Amino acid sequence: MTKMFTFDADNYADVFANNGYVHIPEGLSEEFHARLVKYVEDSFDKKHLKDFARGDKQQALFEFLEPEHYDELREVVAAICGVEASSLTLSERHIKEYEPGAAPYPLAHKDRFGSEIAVGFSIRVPVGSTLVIYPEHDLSANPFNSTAELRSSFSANAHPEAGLKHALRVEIQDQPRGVQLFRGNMMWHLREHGAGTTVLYLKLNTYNCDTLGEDPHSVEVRQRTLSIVDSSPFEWAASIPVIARRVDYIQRRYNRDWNEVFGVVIYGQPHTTITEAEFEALRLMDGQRTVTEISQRTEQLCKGRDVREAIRLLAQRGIVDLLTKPLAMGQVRHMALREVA
Ligand SMILES: O=C(O)CCC(=O)C(=O)O
Ligand SMILES: [Fe+2]
Repeated sequence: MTKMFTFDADNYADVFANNGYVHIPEGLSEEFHARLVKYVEDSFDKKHLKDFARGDKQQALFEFLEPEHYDELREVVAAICGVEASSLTLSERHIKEYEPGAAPYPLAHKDRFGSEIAVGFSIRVPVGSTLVIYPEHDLSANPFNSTAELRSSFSANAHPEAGLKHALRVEIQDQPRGVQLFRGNMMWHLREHGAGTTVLYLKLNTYNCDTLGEDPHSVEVRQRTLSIVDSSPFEWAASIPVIARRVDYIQRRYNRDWNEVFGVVIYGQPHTTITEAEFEALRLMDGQRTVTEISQRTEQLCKGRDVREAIRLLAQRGIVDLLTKPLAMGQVRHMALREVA
């Protein structure tokens, strides 16, 4: 097996906790980096993601070179971010190629909501190509599934550029084999002089979110859910429901007649209506409580409702995942954020 990383992750935990980002030059082993270069040459076109082509950046889905690399990634990210490896879900694995004509000074962006931690692997980096991160200005997480939605949500006077002009700006002149970790959905960032740069980004979170379905284990999680739904009453009642990986958001929507439409949107799918009791049950899903515990609590609120049956239907509809072990949910450590808050 080729090891991906060369460094001891524990050495970077304090830096990450203080700053919310780390840059580790030569963090990738030479052998792994060489395999990445070859992978890009051989596979980029086959794995090209048409829907993710944005102006001057092309993207391709990355397949892990060895299954063990998924675990190595989670262990290293967990140690740097101060969380448990088992709490991490992968939400994106894309290779990004900046085209020769890429804008040298693009606008900053925040990654999608599921990118709590963005991990960049530098594959090819021309001299001058620079990752710019704003680690202190406006650290609210992007609630949307893309930066385009975030930008569209702003009114004309609320664009971030005015604030970023005076904000702390960190320039990372990465080189091939570099590793960059930062709070992707919170920190504004961009790449200057990106033309000709190729990077791999693996993005993770501690909240069981994989809207795009890119975590290699997400299919398994869904299959396990469906088998638990049909298992013995004991096993099913002891299972731990959580909001499913593919769920994008839960909404209360009003038409102009003020009629309320209440429901869940699974990424890329139409709205699914839920009841207030189902909503209460969803809110109680903390990765620790079992089906039995949640139904007992909810039934006090919603007399006469069979909440267990409601949870079963939510699981079948893809709104709830069922786990056999509690989810080690833990917030990624970040001192600066705590002081600001
Ligand atoms: O070029 C980089 O290192 C940043 C890429 C990036 O921010 C992204 O693809 O989300
Ligand atoms: Fe990004």
